[in-house]
Amino acid sequence: MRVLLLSMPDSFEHMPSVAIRMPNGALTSLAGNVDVHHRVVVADLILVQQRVRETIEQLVRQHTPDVVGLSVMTFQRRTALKVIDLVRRLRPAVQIVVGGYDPSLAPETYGTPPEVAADFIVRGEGEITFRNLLRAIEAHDGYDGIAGLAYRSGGTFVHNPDRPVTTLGAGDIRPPNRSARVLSGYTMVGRQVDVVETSRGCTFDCSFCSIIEMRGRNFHTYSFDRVLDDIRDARAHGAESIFLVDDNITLNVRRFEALCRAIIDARLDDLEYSVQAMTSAIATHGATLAPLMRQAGFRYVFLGIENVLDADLEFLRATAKNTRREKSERRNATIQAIDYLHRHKMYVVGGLIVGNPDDTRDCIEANLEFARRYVDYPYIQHPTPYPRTPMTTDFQRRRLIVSERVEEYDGTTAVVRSEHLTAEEIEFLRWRAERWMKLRHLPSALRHNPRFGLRHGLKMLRHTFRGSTLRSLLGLEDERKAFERYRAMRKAERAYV
Ligand code: B12
Ligand code: SF4
Repeated sequence: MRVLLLSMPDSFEHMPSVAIRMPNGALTSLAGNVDVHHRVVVADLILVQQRVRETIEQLVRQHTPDVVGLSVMTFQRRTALKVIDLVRRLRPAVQIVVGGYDPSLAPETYGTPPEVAADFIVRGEGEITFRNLLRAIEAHDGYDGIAGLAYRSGGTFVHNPDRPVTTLGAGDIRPPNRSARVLSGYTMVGRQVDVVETSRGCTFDCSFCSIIEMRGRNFHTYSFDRVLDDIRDARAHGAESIFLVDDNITLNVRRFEALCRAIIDARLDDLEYSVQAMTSAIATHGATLAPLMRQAGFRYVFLGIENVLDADLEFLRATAKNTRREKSERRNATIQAIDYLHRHKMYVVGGLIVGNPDDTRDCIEANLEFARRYVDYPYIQHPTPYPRTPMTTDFQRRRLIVSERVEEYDGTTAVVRSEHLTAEEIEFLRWRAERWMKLRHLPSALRHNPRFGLRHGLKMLRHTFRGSTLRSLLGLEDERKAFERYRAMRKAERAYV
């Protein structure tokens, strides 16, 4: 059969597509795990943000797919429904499958009305479910034995039982198929980027994270041989930069250290690596871990700081992962973690969440001030009520959700208010401060890649200060006017299809 796999074009404020266009790792993993006689094509629509409709029309014409699969996050739901509608009109007989976080956690939204409904929903991990689904479609078999699948039967969806998570060590999941990609242009600040997984899962339970509802609290790892082969494959496909997309690679620090050594021994340290990390792990083990990371080629570390105030950390259920033990005392791990990373010349992308239910202006300012002082690049977000997270229940209970428009659930649009501040005010405070923090990092980014700087420096600057004018920057116009213009631009650009 002919299969077309699409990821959605929607990006958010901190991922300006001029600088960052990352491949979706799920789709190449699915492509690598279907039976080999299928012809699979992968298209990351983030690469063609300005011509989504034309690209889909062309892909459907060229590849005449029997099955189209969409990978969707919640803030991409509206786009996904439009893409389904477009694909149905172009090729009415096609079977449409949706998977990823949003279809898994809010499957009911993909069922009606019929013109935008999917035929199948794959919940949770997709490789084996999707492989079995293609077999069943090809053989005109029933779908009732496929765990993790929901399928349309008459006017409703039948939801099969969940599929247990895969223990990755057993080799049930084959490596990704990057050759299936038909679009090009992946970039991480001027270097061709690819994504690689070394593990899946997390045993923490932060209240804002979708991971627990998606797959429970567990941690499974791929063998180093597989990971190194995967990195080699990414490099053979042109990658100069690798983003490790593990949910939480720092759960097992000894393994992470061994992985750094393996990367160095395999001479794969000529690539540049980025990763997401917990502050407690880096603070506790930084003396040995940070130098190894640097030697292996790690450059950007997305640090899940979440918040610098104890009460907020408690609300986010993120106290444990941000605490280090010193003798018998427990302390916040953030500054120590940042110090280790800086000492070993890595950049800290600081993930903070501001606008929690009891946040006052002072609470938000304290976090912004911290980011100003300590992080290299801010990745500040607002709490966002993704389907079925514990945090969503808290916000619902306190009636603090102000927007049900999920296309705004991108993390930098405030869709919840606090007991003391409106959502708009919360977003304004973040937006006003964050632009200047980003500006501060621009020279390092440009030094790091001068060619990118020359070609795109101005565009980056324009993106960072969208909505602002010389008058507003000089204080001759109220900044709230600039903020309104920024919000209008952001709203307009969400219409990808
Ligand atoms: C790596 C990562 C990123 C990277 C992106 C790399 C990339 N190109 O995708 C970065 C840091 C850039 C990022 C950004 C964002 N992310 Co993110 N990210 C993750 C993370 C850590 C891992 C995702 C991953 O690649 N996993 C590996 C792949 C193989 O697994 P997978 O995607 O789950 O796919 C499997 C199944 O879902 C399924 N599947 C997926 N698609 C499809 C499609 C079909 C057809 C089928 C059959 C199956 C299927 O099968 C796959 C294989 O088993 C997750 C989870 C986490 N712990 O935080 C969050 C997560 C996906 N991100 C999330 C969010 C919200 C975002 C942002 C909007 C804001 C933010 N928090 O930063 C931005 C938006 C990015 C953009 N486009 O502008 C949310 C999504 C929540 C939701 N309900 O939608 C998650 C779950 C984190 C959370 N907050 O809970 N992210
Ligand atoms: S530590 Fe990270 S991956 Fe684990 S539950 Fe918290 S936010 Fe999610």
